[in-house]
Amino acid sequence: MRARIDHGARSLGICINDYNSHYREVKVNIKRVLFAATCFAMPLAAGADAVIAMNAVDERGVGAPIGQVTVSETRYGLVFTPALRGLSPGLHGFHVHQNPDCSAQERDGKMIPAIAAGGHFDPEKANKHGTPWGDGHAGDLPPLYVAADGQAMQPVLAPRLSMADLKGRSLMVHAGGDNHADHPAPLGGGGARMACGVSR
Ligand SMILES: [Cu+2]
Ligand SMILES: [Zn+2]
Repeated sequence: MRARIDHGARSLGICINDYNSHYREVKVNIKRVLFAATCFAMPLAAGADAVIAMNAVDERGVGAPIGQVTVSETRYGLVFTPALRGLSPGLHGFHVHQNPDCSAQERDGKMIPAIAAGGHFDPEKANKHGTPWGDGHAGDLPPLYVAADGQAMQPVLAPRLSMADLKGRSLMVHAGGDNHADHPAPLGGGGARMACGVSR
């Protein structure tokens, strides 16, 4: 796993070197396009999986490990494959959140689980919760399915996300489900944050 991430980092390094040495005299905006095209063609996109360790969270902070989620980049978008245990059966809101921090913090005199993770990842400033394929937050994933034995093993697809989006974010599981809207409850109605992992 580590070796593959290092390989990705080296690929990016090569990109930057190419960019500096070959395209210096080309106009700035053209250089940016070439840089992007070169980098997106790199093998980084082909198979550098990320593994996100997940922990239970509550008002005291980050708790016990509950497994991991492996993220793979495919031609259809990012696939999140959970291997989690100890969750309550049913569907749970599942999102990429903004900050790489699963800590509890105080809000209005009360400790709130994993609130340091911030809101749903929203680089386009959509300011609304939606479907994984829609025009809401980019971090809105299909809900996580937890079987009767408390394990989540079913992969979900996020067609609008790429591996670069995940860097420096967190992955969140909520206590409730997700209707992919802000009504009748905001943010899909998932409520409290129950498990969280940092994507470095
Ligand atoms: Cu969330
Ligand atoms: Zn959202």
